[in-house]
Amino acid sequence: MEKMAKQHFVLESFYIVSLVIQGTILIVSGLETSSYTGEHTFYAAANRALQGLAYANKTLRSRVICARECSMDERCKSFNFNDCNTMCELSLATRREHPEDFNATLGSVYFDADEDTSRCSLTDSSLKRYRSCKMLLDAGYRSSGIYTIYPEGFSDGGLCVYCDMETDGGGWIVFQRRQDGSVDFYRNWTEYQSGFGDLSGEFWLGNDNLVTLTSDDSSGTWELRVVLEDWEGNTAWAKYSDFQISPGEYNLNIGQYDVSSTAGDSLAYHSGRPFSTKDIDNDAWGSYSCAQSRHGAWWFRNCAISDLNGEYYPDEHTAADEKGVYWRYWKGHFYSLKTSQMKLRAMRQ
Ligand SMILES: [Ca+2]
Repeated sequence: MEKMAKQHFVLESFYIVSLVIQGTILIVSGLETSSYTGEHTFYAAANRALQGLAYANKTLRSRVICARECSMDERCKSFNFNDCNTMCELSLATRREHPEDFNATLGSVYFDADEDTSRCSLTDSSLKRYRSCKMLLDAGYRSSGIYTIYPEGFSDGGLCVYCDMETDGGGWIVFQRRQDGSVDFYRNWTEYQSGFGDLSGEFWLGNDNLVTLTSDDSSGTWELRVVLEDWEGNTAWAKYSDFQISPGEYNLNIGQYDVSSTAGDSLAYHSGRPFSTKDIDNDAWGSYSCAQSRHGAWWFRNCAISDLNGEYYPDEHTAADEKGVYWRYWKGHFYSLKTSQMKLRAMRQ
């Protein structure tokens, strides 16, 4: 027997948003100053997401706030709310228009105005838990986005990650992203340890997570891929085998540089080095702090051939202080890049 709860939210200018959610009651109150009036009812499908059709992503407190955002925007036909990271995704289409993109996704709830949507709910126990982005991809999840994975060594809640399902065959767990300077990367040891930022924007997944992920060798060793973009729209990449982060000082371990890479090898110099942050100096340069002088956090040596966690600049920043987001053997160490991503993937299942 399906239990339904229906709530009405009356907002200023006689705005009404109703959420129909199986077995769940949500209460919210607030005022809107929008001049647009109307009545919207959204029906929920648990553990579902319409993927690849979002035109806006926002981190919001609750699914009710997400519903309000959708109802206020005429373009919005449906939305996903992911409990994994409270991400609200507004979409231009519905599950009926794109059934091929309407997927089972643990932790996500899909909403639209179609009453039948309530019948699409899936129970938690009916869903398989996947250990990695690669396993999700192999199971048919082809859209890049936020997923919960359940690798060895993590608690029942799993780990919330961004999966890149397109680059180089897909199945990559993204662990670093710079793109607009919206997140400060000049942070201390404990912040790099646990991770920070926003999975749909700029973030560092966390050194402890990298240790746990890369110490699970049940799927073989891990490969690392770095993807870079300059201010003219050019991109380049570098790939390495046998990527592992050690417990303790989070030493970087990498194997072979893939010679077909286009960005040049700016990481071998750092292989074996412990991690350094502005408050923990593990570099090879005595009392001088590379992390402080570069405004970064990296596997510094004496000091760096690359530093993708450096200061973000809104242009190429050709000043000679090596503080930028740089990869020396592609654009030089005075050129601060526009975007960077670092991602890892198990080499076999
Ligand atoms: Ca030092």
